[in-house]
Amino acid sequence: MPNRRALILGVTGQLGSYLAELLLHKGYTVYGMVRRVSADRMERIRHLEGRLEILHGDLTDQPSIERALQLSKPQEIYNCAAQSQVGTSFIEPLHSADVPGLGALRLFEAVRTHTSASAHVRIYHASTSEMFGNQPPPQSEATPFNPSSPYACAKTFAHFCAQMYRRAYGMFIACGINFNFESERRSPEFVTRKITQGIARIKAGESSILRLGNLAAIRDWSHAEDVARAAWLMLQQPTPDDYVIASGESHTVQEFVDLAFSHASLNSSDYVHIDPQLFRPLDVGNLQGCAAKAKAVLGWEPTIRFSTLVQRMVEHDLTRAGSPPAHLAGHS
Ligand code: G4F
Repeated sequence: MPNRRALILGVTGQLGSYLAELLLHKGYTVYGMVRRVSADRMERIRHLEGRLEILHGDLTDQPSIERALQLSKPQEIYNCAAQSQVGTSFIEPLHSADVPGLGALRLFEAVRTHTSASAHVRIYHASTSEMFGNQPPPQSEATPFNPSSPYACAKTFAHFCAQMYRRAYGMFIACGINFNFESERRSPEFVTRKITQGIARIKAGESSILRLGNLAAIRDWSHAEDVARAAWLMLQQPTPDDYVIASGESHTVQEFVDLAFSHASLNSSDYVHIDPQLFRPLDVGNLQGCAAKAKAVLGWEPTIRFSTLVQRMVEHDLTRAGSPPAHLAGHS
């Protein structure tokens, strides 16, 4: 493959960091756009230092997007940038609308007006299952949207903009309608990593409780590495389209909690306290994706299932906290 250039927006995030690894591995020249305020959030891509080209820019700042496009001249763009914490979007609704919603529109418009052959630039946009809100499962590309948070409203706006730019300008914009995806790099603002880090603190004797909110919510969890591979596959297709990216397996947050605690040989009911303040004004109750289209068209399937995901996250955090499970003790 001739040398290809890719630009990743949100490269310091979980998905962006796995995408950077994947694209570097495939021989791409990879540019990552990083906000100046993200300078302290570089740990996910520290190991790629020297291989990744860093450009400063921000999706709230149109000239900085245009500059990043001019400097990187990408054939492929991956838009993974967002304030993606749903609960926070109820507290910071305008900021949460700006980056995930208007930010995507700014990017599409910058590509349309500032690249010489915008129809030949391929854009991946990270959409979300949050757009479905409380539509009954399984949710597929045909399920109508019913967003239930400021974040989901902004993402739905961006998703419709992507479809509209495809139709109006013939641009190649593919959307991954991503169900929840996690990893050892997940931020502790999200429930899975909050749980696994909480367990590690309990094991280390630094804490004796873990405060959580709604444990009845049902989610469809994949590993971020699998989601990054799906994003790349979408841009290798002859035409752009939307794809649900999900494991097809759903579990309650309570099930995640119980399995995670059991990996640390602890009983969750001894440590988990329900804190009403952690409930959201509206919560999405039941997400389970149908990724049949991604399987048929992209040949994509998740390789890391729920039980392995939970185990990997728990073991990672226990090891970091200096109390690895017995079968890992002695390994670095
Ligand atoms: O881990 P969460 O914060 O993820 P959520 O809200 O499902 O959103 C994630 O997945 C979406 C795709 O479906 C993305 F679009 C979005 O950007 C993000 O990546 O919460 C999962 C569930 C919720 O029902 C929440 O109410 O866990 C419940 N929960 C219970 N206790 C908690 C907590 N969530 C958080 N963050 N913290 C808690 O203490």
